[in-house]
Amino acid sequence: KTAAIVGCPFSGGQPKPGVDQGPINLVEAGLISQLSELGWQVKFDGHHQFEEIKASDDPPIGVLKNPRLVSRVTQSVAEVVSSHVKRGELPVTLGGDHSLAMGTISGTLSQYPDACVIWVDAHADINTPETTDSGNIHGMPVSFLLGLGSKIPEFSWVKPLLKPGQLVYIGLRDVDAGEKRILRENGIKSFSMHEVDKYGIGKVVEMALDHVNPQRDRPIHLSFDVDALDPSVAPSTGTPVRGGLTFREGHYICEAIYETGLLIALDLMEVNPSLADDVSVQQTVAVGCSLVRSALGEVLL
Ligand code: DIR
Ligand code: MN
Ligand code: MN
Ligand code: MN
Repeated sequence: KTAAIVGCPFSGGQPKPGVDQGPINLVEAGLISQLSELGWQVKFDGHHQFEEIKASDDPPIGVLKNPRLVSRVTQSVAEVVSSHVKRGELPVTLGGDHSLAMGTISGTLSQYPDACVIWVDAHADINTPETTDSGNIHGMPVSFLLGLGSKIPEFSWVKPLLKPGQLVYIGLRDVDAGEKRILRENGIKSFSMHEVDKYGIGKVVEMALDHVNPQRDRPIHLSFDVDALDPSVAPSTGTPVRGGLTFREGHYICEAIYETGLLIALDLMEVNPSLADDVSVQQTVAVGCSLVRSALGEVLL
């Protein structure tokens, strides 16, 4: 079993500097050796190098910020993830902001069109160019993957490979009004923090899998935004929202997905080491590493 670390020092999907340092800190904290100790062969040949586009060459398209940069970076990530998945390696993509998932999930679905996506996040990241208030593309990758909203020529490489029934959310608690409408109109299943409180995390993960993977035979792409965790657990992130997953709830999700034996791609996004004090940063990076270890089989004997 081989894992390929895809470090993506990228922040162009949102305005706060520092999230590009996330993957660097996760690797410096020892993630590679930790995964090796779990028995994985780990491939890592340095962080992904991105083409740069000067801000002056990348004016907004409508309200979308840094559109050409986000498009090119995520397209290159799609190719890298696709090539790892094709070789039977598990890509572990370290963000960087969550716009990167436009790339990672495109890469996964290009090889396994019937894969399902489990999106763990405080936010739904399903705004369209029409509904977004912020213009930040990290709040929109899911709508691009589903083919919703107006088509932006710069993003024509993104194919609408994801169907609503292949997607399920866990951890939502800050969803914009336009996003709620999109979720409703497309019949997209979500387990918000309300359902986590009501049913408990064990039942929620089971129901989530029953929805997207009833026979437990489809490959799984897990896209984990660290802000799904409560800010007391993962403070160093760009858009913290109180009332999130506990340390154990977050880890349980990763463990339960590992336990299915179906995980083929993992994202860990939105660790921003420039936000909050040193202790909080260390704590967030450590939690990020331990979520990845859980998804790769730590704890379960
Ligand atoms: C908000 C925030 N819904 C937006 N989204 C965030 O900008 O579209 N996503 N923070 O992670
Ligand atoms: Mn997100
Ligand atoms: Mn989020
Ligand atoms: Mn919001």
